[in-house]
Amino acid sequence: MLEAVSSAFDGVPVTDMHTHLFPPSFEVLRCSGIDELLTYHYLEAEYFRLRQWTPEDYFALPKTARAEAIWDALFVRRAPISEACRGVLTVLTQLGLSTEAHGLREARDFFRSRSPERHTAEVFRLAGVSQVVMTNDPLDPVEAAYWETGTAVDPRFRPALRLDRVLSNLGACFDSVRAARRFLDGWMERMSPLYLAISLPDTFAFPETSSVGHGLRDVFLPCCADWNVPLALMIGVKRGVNPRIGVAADGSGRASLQPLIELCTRYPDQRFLVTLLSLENQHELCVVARKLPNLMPFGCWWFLNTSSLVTQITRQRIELLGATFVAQHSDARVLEQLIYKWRDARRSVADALHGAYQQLAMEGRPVTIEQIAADATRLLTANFNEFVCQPPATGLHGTFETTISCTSG
Ligand code: HDL
Ligand code: ZN
Repeated sequence: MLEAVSSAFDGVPVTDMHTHLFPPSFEVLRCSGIDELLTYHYLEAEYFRLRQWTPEDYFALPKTARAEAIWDALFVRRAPISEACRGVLTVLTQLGLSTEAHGLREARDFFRSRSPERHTAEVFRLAGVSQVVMTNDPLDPVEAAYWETGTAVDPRFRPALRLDRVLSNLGACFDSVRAARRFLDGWMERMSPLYLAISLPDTFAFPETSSVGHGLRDVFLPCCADWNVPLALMIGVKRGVNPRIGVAADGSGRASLQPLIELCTRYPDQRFLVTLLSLENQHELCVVARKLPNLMPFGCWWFLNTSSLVTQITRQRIELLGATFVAQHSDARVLEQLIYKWRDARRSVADALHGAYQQLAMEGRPVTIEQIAADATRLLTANFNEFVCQPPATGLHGTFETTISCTSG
């Protein structure tokens, strides 16, 4: 039966609902190729543990030298056994490149030879991904310039308005709630995001008399209601634990689930996409999700995105929630990471679902092929698409057509 479950998962075109990817038209923001894959901050964190270079000396190197240093240390001088290391080898293999411990010339020549458009299509095909959701920061001047000059946005790359920087600069950037709303409404109009998103620390509290509490209450939640979009809350990150190591600096902490209960009960018509960074929070998230139908758990985020933990967490979710959550997102920053992250995710989620089906069979109710396909579709794409795509609402801005086609779950 595992084969039937695995092939059902292989057949589902994934909606990857949280990535840091950009389409080829956003040139300088697009990340692809072997040097980007090797200098991924997950690998940098593992590299710094070897203490060969100080982070300062490492970051002073050109990117190609940093990539070579990581390749030599983590892939040549030792077995590349970590999840992020093995992922690079999966990408190379799937693209028909050697994984031998020699230099990077073959890979560099290969990526240089690929047209961004054709390569993007090939990577999506190999990963089995139909569309990805981006992380769009309106306060990033480089990214804003692409939007403000009307750069074409590839329909496979869906927008999501990421509000971390807006939230932390509310008082500095806007002299009133009205001004902040005008700013957001302008970006809603320009971008048509599928959802608004904020990452929050493990200490997040709500309601709270703070800029975060006021920002949520006075600006973000009313904006979501007027535009009929979900709010994604990504909770439990300790930003900048060790600033010396750059993007890899962030850590994780256990959060209270009480703010989620407050938000979902005080705003019962608002939909919340929620992911928590701490493994210790996962069971509580399932329990809270059973009480709050407007809360949609999503993904095994960041430090939880390892084969063993995805299977463990998904199994727990199936036992408590059935197939009513979003199983995974890739969080990919480099285009080719889609290939290994979704290969791993399909395997781990299929393993978890297979275990549930085995128990069903023992009760004399073997699952049908159609039911397997329906569950795989729900977990990899339909639950997200349906949660985001609500009937057109008549909000402040009239009837706002949703921007993602609904697929039957
Ligand atoms: O805040 C986020 O969206 C996180 O996913 C961070 O970008 C993090 O650095 C990351 O890439 N995790 O996978
Ligand atoms: Zn992310």
